[in-house]
Amino acid sequence: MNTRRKFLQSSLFSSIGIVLTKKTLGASDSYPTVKGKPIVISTWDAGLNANKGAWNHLGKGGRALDAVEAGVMVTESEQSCCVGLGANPDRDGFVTLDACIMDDKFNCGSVAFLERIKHPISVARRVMEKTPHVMLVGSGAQQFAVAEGFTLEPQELSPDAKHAYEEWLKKSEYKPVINIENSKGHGPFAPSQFDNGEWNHDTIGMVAMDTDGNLSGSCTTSGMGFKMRGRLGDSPIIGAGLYVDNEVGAATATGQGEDVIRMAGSHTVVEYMRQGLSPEMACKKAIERVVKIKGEKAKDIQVAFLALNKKGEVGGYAIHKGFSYAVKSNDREELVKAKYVMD
Ligand code: SD4
Repeated sequence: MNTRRKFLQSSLFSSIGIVLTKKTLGASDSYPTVKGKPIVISTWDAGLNANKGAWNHLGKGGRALDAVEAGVMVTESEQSCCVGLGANPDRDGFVTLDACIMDDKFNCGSVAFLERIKHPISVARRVMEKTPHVMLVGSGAQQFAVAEGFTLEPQELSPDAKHAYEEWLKKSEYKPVINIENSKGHGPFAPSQFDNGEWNHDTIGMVAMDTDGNLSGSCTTSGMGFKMRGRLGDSPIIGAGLYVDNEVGAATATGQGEDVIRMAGSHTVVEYMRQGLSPEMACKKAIERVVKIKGEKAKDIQVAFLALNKKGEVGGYAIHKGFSYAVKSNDREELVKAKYVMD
């Protein structure tokens, strides 16, 4: 076939493709929607309160996107929690925050290494909705936030974080090795403020489905306490800390971010769901992959995944005991202890 014919044929096919695509995948009905009951799930105990914030939208027929933003804002505001500005600083004494958000149409936004802004999740949403980009970091992200009307908060540590930092400075140990996130776990990232046995987590991941059957997700964190300055984990990275495919499901991750990034954690969970696995089995297979990659060292780290599929089924899995997730729907409001692969 001569080149001109090939070109004509391929442009004919591609224009037919475009017509078909436009016809079958219109803006409002991009994918078959499952009209279902709304549901929201989020990581760790703080998820119980965060889910209530999400429910203010979901319970009234609101959008999953609004729900996942409002939900994690609750946690970002809680001084007693290690997610927002009240969280532990990096090893130079500064709190740096990371967050991302993703809707039902593959729109996503993310901020990382953001300082002095109370609600990084809302800045991430503005990045998604008001810029041609997906990620803004550091001073650029802060500049954008201020230009968007966010308040620049004072650069000071919360009393708990100040105490924890002072304690940490005594040894200044930096060993990003273990982060067993259970009530008794005390890795190098575990500050002494939790010596009472209570463990607060520095991350919340949330995924939700609304009454229209559309999915969205959010993830926000202060990262690991006493991290190297400039360190990012998985939480602001689309595909690692969070992924949403409205045709299939949504997933989020928590735990040692480095090990989630190297196997594109949340995206991997969604792909397993695409292959037909339930959310719990998809999370389990992804955890098994982390363990396989880490080998012997898997005993020293905690990673957990949490997922929701298009049918409204949920599930989570962790490497170690201690990961729990909060579920809220019309008929459920509870904290579920996730299964795990290693004792
Ligand atoms: C990070 N994944 O920055 C986060 C930490 C986390 O509960 O999930 N902590 O690596």
